Amino acid sequence: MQHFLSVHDAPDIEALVQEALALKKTPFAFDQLGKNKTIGLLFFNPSLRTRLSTQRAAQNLGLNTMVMNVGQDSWGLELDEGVIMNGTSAEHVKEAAAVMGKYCDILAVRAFASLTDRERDYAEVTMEQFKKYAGVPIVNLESATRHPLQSLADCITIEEYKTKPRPKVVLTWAPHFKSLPQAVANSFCEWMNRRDLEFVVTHPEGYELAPAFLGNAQVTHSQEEAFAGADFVYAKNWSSYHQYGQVLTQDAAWMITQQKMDLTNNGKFMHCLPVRRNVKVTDEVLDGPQSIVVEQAGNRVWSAQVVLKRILEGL
Ligand code: SN0
Repeated sequence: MQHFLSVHDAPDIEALVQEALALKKTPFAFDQLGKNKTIGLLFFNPSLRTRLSTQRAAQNLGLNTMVMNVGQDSWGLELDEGVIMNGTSAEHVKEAAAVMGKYCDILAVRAFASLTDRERDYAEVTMEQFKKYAGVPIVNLESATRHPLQSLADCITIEEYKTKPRPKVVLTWAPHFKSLPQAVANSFCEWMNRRDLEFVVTHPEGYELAPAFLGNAQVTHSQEEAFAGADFVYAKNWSSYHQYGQVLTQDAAWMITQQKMDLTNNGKFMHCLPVRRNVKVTDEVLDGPQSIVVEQAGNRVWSAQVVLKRILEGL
């Protein structure tokens, strides 16, 4: 594996899932693979799980880690080419990425969507500039349109908890008062569409995801219909793609409740976290026996570890 930016860098998901599950059983089996090598983790945005699980995964492989909050710890970075740099950004990504590529064998980057300029967000400017100038493999720690390490962890979690060969998996929009990116939902669709399962997406009108990510997924505006017989309910809020970045509704009727979970096939409740309690999902569901959010977050280590292992093997 060279870079890990999207599902397109993971041609065999099943093999990755199985290898991740094997690593979960023997975390230190490859603890010499990263010896004397260093990964740099760059955060343009906050992080809890991604930051810690990726460091843990790296350490399990014997990698050294360096972590930086870009713009807070470092200079603000200019991403556009050919601009007169008389604004707030003191350094251009051309030098910054190239220099960090001298210090690190792998660079992992988190850079959320602006949610103001759709064309620019969907062009993945930050990831593409790092890929172009760093000269080392790049790992996506959530970009403007995708969160592939989360999606791989989700595949691992579904594999562990499924009770039938072809489970019904539902991605449901859930209310939030803030404008959140489409990245987690987009990525989840693009990974689920490549798995052998029944995949249904449900959201209020106006929250249609970008067709390139939604693919052939079934879509319904009836959350009840979607939940019927579901084996997994994956909740996420996202802002509108078509009325880009806007919060069109905060309709509390879309919150995940126990009553709705009772429509499922004793379905498991999943969320990438962080989750706003009693905004997106009730305490009852989150604290109840159907919730697997903590186990799901735990699997972030194994998704990161299998990806870093594959990249190290290709160095
Ligand atoms: C991010 C998102 O993409 O939706 C990260 C998820 C892994 N989530 C948030 O920004 C939540 C912020 C909030 O205030 O609830």
